[in-house]
Amino acid sequence: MKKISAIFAIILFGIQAFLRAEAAELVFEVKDASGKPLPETVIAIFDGKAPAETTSGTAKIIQKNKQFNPGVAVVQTGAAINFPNEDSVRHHVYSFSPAKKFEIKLYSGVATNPIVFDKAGVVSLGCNIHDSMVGFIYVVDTPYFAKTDANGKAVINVPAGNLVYQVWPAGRLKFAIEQNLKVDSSEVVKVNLP
Ligand SMILES: [Cu+2]
Repeated sequence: MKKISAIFAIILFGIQAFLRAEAAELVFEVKDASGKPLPETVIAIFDGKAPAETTSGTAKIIQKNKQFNPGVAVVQTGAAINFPNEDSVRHHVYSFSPAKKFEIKLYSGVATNPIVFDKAGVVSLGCNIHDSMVGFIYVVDTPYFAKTDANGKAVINVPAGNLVYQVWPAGRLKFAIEQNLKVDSSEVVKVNLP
């Protein structure tokens, strides 16, 4: 019985090693110019292949306390986003960005049809009623993306190989860094913004 489980363990180890060769987990650690961890930063990774259609389903950007939540969102091109209003005041959400121009009048507690973001780029969100409401949607042509957490970290599972990553700090309309990365196995990628 012991022998059999030992053989099983070897087989499982072999399968894991094989899988590891195909895919890798990248942990990004992003710091600003002063060395402070940078949250709310979008990382997008490209493997040079045409991405499959997004399967992420409908995302949500909630309006609550006169803020967009999340204030920075990242989705793959083709993704749909709902904008439910959880405030008791009305919001009038709009974007004039070339990547997606739209406008929706929202009423408290009423969901609208989701908006489909079919073009890569940065979409700046505003509200006609409340000038202080600002949000950003990063629409990326890849299924490999994430946003850094409060500690400036983001984890992305990618295929091994020659990749390119972009780093988009919150609110920026162009990436701050674009870099080649040859990935053989899981690793930590330290990014220091200029
Ligand atoms: Cu508003």
